[in-house]
Amino acid sequence: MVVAVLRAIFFFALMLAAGSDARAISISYSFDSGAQDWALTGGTLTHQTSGGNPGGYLELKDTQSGSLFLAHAFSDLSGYNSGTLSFDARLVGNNGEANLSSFGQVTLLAGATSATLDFASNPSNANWTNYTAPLTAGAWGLSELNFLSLLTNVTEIRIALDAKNRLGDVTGFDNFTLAYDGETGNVPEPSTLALLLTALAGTLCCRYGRRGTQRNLAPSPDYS
Ligand SMILES: [Ca+2]
Repeated sequence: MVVAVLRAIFFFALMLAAGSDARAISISYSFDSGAQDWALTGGTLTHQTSGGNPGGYLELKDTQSGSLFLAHAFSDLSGYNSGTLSFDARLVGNNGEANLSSFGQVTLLAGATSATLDFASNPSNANWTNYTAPLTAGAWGLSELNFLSLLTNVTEIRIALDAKNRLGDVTGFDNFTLAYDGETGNVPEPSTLALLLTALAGTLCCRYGRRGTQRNLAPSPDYS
């Protein structure tokens, strides 16, 4: 009975370790080989093969009035709850106009539901700048339940990247990344938990196995 339970723990740990692989992979777009299915609305999108942070990057030129934003389709990002969303941006071409406060606003869309968080207060930096914000209910102004529902049912992420008023400004975009909570060290990773369970099961198996061996090796009564 005990051995059966230990075997169950051992195989559960193995399954947990195997299942943790998918969650352990962060989502990252380096744009070294192309636009990677990101689409631009409100301007001209050009893939640059060098000059990024590092390697290739996306260059966005504001050529139309109205909002300018990059978008990419996503599905079920619940595994990234309490993780982070980040990207790099820089002002490539400055038209001399005033900054737009909407620059850096990231919107999570799930059908008709959405939430928006402003990642960047300064769009005028000519150097590559990293913008990072937590994927937490508090940061996005939602209840835990509504935020988890939004992440679970997400269909698209949009990033407003119009840096300057009027047309002609050019923005660089690189290294969009979704990192899960385990990468920030806030909670034990499933793989760590699996290793602990495996070690525990192994230790207990050895202990019970040794007891069984000791019982088997006990001298037989001498009836002579
Ligand atoms: Ca790059």
